[in-house]
Amino acid sequence: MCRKQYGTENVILSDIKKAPPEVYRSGPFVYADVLDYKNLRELVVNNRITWLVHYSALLSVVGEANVALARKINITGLHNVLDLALESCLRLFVPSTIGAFGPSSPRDPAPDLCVQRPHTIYGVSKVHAELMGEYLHHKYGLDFRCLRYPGIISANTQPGGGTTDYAVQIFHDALSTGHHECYLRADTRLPMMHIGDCHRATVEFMHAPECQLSLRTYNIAAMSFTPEEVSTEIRKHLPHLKVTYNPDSVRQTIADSWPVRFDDSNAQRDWGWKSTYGLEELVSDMLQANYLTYS
Ligand code: VAH
Repeated sequence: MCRKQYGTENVILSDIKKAPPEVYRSGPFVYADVLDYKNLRELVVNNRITWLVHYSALLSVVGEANVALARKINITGLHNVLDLALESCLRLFVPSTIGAFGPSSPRDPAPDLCVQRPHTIYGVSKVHAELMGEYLHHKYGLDFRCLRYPGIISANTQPGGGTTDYAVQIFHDALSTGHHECYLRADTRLPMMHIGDCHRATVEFMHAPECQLSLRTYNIAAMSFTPEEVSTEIRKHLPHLKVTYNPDSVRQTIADSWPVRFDDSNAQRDWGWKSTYGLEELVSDMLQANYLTYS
């Protein structure tokens, strides 16, 4: 999406490993380690980078399994990116998440401003990112922008160690084996979003005039569904899908601490956010996009 809008040579994808061809089709790719400040600075200076979108992080479940690494990547890595953005006057986007809330936060809906006491290192690191970005904005004028993403559903990426992974895996299972074993209870409702809406929200927010922004961090919403609801919608296309439930205590406990729905009225008012994919559109698109892989 970004490369269509800004030109292939003007968007550089970076990571410590190259994405598979079906995800990364063309344009510049460079190796970048978020823990190597010198490497990051050279990339920014040599390529005259002006906007930096920082996605490096360990997600909720994989972070709980390796707290020390999650602290390094999610917090030390973040500080490298914050320092670089200040030094090079970059516009900086850092995603936050529904995981930045905890059991003492309002859950239905969760507003932009409320108690945030998450119970995962992932959530703690994302609250830290929100607060550090806002502090550096007010103290030094850093153009820090942050969106709290719901669970993001994408057809061409595999689940990445998050609590919402089931909502990606269920499509692969529906098209391959016809059976999905869900690690959450059937009635576990979580905010979710199609990758297309996620990308568009990020680009529109990065373009929003500074004068329109009353916050540095915004919730964005699209839909909230349960495993039972998404299974029922998939069965409209694949009637034989069988779903069994085997709740995993770690992931169920994390999911039960997160918001059920997001209040994104500030994003709608300040910079015109509006989602386009609901559950019906999501399921239809995911099955079509993956069908070729399994047919
Ligand atoms: C996770 N998919 O499950 C991520 C996300 C909304 C949660 O940040 O950890």
